[in-house]
Amino acid sequence: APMVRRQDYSAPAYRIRAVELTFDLDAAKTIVGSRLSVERDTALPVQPLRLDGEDLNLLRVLVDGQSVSFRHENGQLVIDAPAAEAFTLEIRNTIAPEKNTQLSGLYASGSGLFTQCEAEGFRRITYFLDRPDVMTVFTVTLRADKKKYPVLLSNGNLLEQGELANGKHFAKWHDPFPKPAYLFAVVAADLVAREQRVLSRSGKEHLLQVYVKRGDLDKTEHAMNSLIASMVWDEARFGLALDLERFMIVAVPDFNMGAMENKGLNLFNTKFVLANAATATDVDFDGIESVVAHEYFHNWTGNRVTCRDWFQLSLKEGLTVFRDQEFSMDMAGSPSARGVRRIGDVRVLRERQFPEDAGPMAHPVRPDAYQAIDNFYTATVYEKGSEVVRMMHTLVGREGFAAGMKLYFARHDGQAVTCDDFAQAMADANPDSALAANLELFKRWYAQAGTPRLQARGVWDAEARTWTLTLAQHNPPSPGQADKLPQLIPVALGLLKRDGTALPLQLAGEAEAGGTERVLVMTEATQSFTFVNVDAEVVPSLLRGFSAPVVLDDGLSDADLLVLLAHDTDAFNRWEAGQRLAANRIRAALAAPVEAPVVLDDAFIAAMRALLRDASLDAAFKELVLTLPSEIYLADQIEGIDPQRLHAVRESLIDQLAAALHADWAWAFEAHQVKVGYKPDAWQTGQRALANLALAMLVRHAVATGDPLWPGKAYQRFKDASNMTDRLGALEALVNAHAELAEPALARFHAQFKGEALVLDKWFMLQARAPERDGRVFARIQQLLQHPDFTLGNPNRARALLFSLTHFNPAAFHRLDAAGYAFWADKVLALDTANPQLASRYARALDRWRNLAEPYRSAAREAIARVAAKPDLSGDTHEIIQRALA
Ligand code: BAL
Ligand code: ZN
Repeated sequence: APMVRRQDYSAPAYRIRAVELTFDLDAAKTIVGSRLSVERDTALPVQPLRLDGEDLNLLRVLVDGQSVSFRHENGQLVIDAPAAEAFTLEIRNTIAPEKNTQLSGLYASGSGLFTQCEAEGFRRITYFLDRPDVMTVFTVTLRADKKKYPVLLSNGNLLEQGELANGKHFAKWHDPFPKPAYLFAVVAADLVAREQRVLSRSGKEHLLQVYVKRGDLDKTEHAMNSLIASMVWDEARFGLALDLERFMIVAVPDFNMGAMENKGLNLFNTKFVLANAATATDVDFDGIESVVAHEYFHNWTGNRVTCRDWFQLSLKEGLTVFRDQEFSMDMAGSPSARGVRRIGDVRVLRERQFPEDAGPMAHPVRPDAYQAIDNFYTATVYEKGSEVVRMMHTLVGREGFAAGMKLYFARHDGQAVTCDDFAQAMADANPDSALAANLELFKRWYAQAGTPRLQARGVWDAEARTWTLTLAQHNPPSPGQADKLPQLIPVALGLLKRDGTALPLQLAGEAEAGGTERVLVMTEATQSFTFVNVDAEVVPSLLRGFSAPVVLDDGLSDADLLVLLAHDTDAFNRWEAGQRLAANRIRAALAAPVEAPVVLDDAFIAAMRALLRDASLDAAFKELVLTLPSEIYLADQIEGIDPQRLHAVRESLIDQLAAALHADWAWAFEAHQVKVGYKPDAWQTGQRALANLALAMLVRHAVATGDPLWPGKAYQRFKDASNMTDRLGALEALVNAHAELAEPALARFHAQFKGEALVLDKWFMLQARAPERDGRVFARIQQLLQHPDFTLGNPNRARALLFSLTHFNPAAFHRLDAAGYAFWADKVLALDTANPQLASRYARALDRWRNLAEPYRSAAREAIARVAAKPDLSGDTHEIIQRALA
């Protein structure tokens, strides 16, 4: 596929003011009629009208009711010289939804028909100007068999519905807001809805609906509550109200993404809608809350103001992720629960985005070029994009940020704009801020790929009573970006005395000390900041709350880190200190000879025990601290990684934590039982998370020592659990420890939940993500491929088994015999013919092959080369593979 470049953007030569679509819906053959009101931009030289189309069967084209000559070129329908400046274009074509395995465009899933149009799916429905800066008013008439498809939905408001001959019926929808085609949606299915009428602050009434298949209504309450909470929050925090009479969410069993923000008609992967205590875990409830919020927030950040072109994707995604993260923090409530959420978000960033930014797919938050835009729905555009917005928030403050949002909408409502426009609005609304003073510098975050390295060293001058912090930044090269310029880095910090108390902060030149926390704004390659009235050595707590997406090297000793772990008031840095202490021990073990036993020191164990027993801390926070950094994160931080060795070392440390804290784990398990009715709130979630971690440690230790007590208890708990979080936690404890009782438990679980697709996904996932031991997990995965419930056709099921191995279980995947890589190559090829979007995501498991030690590295390269050799690889996968080998 040819490269599309940001620099080549030009405004559309034609606009489509309105479109009337008619669908005669049928899974085998759907007839699409389209009546477009087209206007030529008379300010531009006359150009041919080029309409995008893909896999369409064209029946006819009329201009103002007359036939017109046209041609096909590069997959586009080209009309060379439309005579008038404004004209009506009529197109008729057919499509075959049931053959659409790509799940882009109109496709069949379950017994229904659904659409997915972002980024370029609309062109798989009919010919159109399929680009986000062409915004059109849509009127849609749907006709279908009434029995098969009793529910007919599209965007906006229902104008009319009624019966037709031959058992058919129709519905006519009108969306008053002009929108790009990527926000179009249609649903025709046999569904039921949970409904609720709500008032927004202005007193306007709205109808909210959550549509699911029959039998799933008892799993819709949380999605509905999340939607209502999102509405309330967006009005309260940003003054943004719902602009439609009706807002619909529809659950779709086969879905490539998590969900889609189509105007007024959000389509969701079932995974992010359906939940009740019996079938969903706390993590699932949490995911639903944030995805429902995310899609709802897009109604303003994405739909009312959209992207000029796909290079600006982070304009809506980074901002909307930021908004959903803030929403979830506000929902979590207490400062401690907010800290827990921040840690979770940073974990995702560092495990997914940091490796991306260090590998062949590294790209700026606002990319410069792509072959397949589907490949750029990335952790960089989403998660790093959100961090960029968060840094703006840090620089202008909460009120300033709200003012910036207000100005952004005042300027751009109804427009398709750029990342620059957003940053400009933020700066202009905050003229005295560090953001406004350094706007061009700040915008390098949009332009430069890679994770900056921030070195920080402090020197105490006893005589002068000063402490001087010197910061130096460096951003290593990325593909196509050899040399980088310094970036603006907000460094939130506090200084702790050795006894753990916080020092009042006074910078040289300031009249008096102000507070115990500051944000230093770094704008140069190297920069120093001197604090005065410092009477003793201090331990700096830098980058509090992870105030910038960088890798910090602060040179702190283990003794310093122990001070932070015991005393830091910043939840993120307190957690980070524990993670770094663990990582230091893992690095040391990796550097030692293989035969040398890995022994955890008493200081570390005592610190972990103290934290676990600290009555002032929340269970959720303790669970995070007592979980060692993941193999994925560690592998990204260490050069030339041997995944087997890393796994062995990390497992050995967990064994030691399980043994050394045995009595503490037993206490923690008993002390964190929830004795009230199930609620997926922050407190209960924390209790269950810590109890489940404790149980996993107890079972692990018991299996190692041959003690049957805790495996028995875990099995009992698994059987008797009153909610999925406890049930799955107990099952996971057995499976992860390779306990004998794991087998009967797995069989029982399968029998109990075989009718619940999302629960079966968990069953597959749990087995595929278990810690590898002697190749057993890999062997199990191969068996599961043959399981009657396994299918590559359903993306959730494919992710549950395949992605779990290749993306989430490094030790099962990176094998000395290279069988994991052969597995990967086979499955990339198998997925690629049916669903290129899914295949190209899957293909990214080997992005970081260059960072592997031999023999893994060469074996991985060979597998990638085998995929590359396939002649008819999809454009999506081709781009990933080609970059990996470049
Ligand atoms: N726009 C694609 C799905 C999402 O980010 O909400
Ligand atoms: Zn989004």
